Amino acid sequence: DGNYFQLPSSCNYILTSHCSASYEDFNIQLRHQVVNNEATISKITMKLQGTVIELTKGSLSVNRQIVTLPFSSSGVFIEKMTSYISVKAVLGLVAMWNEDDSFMVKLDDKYKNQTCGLCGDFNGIQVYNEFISDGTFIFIYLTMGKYICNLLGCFTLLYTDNKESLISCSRNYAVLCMKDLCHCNGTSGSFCLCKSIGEYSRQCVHAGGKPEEWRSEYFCPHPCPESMVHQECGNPCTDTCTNPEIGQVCEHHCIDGCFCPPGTVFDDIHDTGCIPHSECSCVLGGKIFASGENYTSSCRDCTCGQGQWNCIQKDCPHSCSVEGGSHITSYDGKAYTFHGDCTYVLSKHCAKQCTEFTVQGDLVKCGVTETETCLKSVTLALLDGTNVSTKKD
Ligand SMILES: [Ca+2]
Repeated sequence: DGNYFQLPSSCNYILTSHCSASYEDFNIQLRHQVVNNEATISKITMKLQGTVIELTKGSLSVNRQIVTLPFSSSGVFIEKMTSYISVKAVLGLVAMWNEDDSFMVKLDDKYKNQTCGLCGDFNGIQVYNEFISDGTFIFIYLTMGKYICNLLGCFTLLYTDNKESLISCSRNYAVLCMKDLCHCNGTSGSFCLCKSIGEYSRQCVHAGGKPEEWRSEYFCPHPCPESMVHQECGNPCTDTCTNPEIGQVCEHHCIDGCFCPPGTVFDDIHDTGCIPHSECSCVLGGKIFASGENYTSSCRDCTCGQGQWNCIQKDCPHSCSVEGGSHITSYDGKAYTFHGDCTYVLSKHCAKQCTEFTVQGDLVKCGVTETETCLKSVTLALLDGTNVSTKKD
């Protein structure tokens, strides 16, 4: 509902859970850790309709089995997007984690008034019974084995009295910024505020804004793999060699992270980074062909360009057949039934000057009814006078 608060503790917390029904559709818990004065999320546990997903840096398990991405099963789809891991559940939940300090959950509004946890009760009203009851924090005690956290002692809740807090968010963030600075322990030279500003920038995106590129080589630099650039508001659906226009149909709002520069796509065939679309390779039968390479089959000539095969149809053999004495299929695939009783031209080269070949067939009645016919013999006549005839036996 738009509350901001800080939670400088490394306990395990329920971020959000479905808590007003007899069956719990979802339960998301996270643990954060402070390494070198920098807060990071060390583990996320998601229970989504019975499926248990555990996310830690560099490792992902579903029902205690290590899985690779993309993964899809039991109404859950997990994929790696540019700088985030995205978990989509058909129950109406999308979660995104940047494998560092930022985790977001987008929840269908059918769960309004039915959630508990740090994310609040989703009733559309800020601070209404969601954190305080009779002046006491009520929900955030979570007993997980030895981890019992008394939050009264370890965090400060910053209430906002303004419903349009997203718009006035800079004022709230000024307070958060001061708090963060106090936690910096005199290490301000190492940009300990970068994560706070980064989060402010993300909230700006959530509020419909488009933050400027505020990072630089000298201020809060964000390293990216070679060939990629950092953007505060980039398209999370990465155009790739095999899917070069996915970005145009992206359902997610923009996110921060490393992206391919304009005019390039991610090379998902070699997994080597961003390249101009025109340099994309093609794959055929498990073999990789570079841009400009071609392959030839009996019916087509194909050249790889922009990750796709551009083919020219060639002339290639087609066949014509007579089966069961009456079922005919033409060279072009037309099938029909013909009950003959004579010698017929099955196929003939029909050039004016010289007929290179003629194929004749004898179709005769061979049963008690009119429709029972047999192909009794076939004769091939060639231009040089050769005659080949075949008969039964
Ligand atoms: Ca609320």
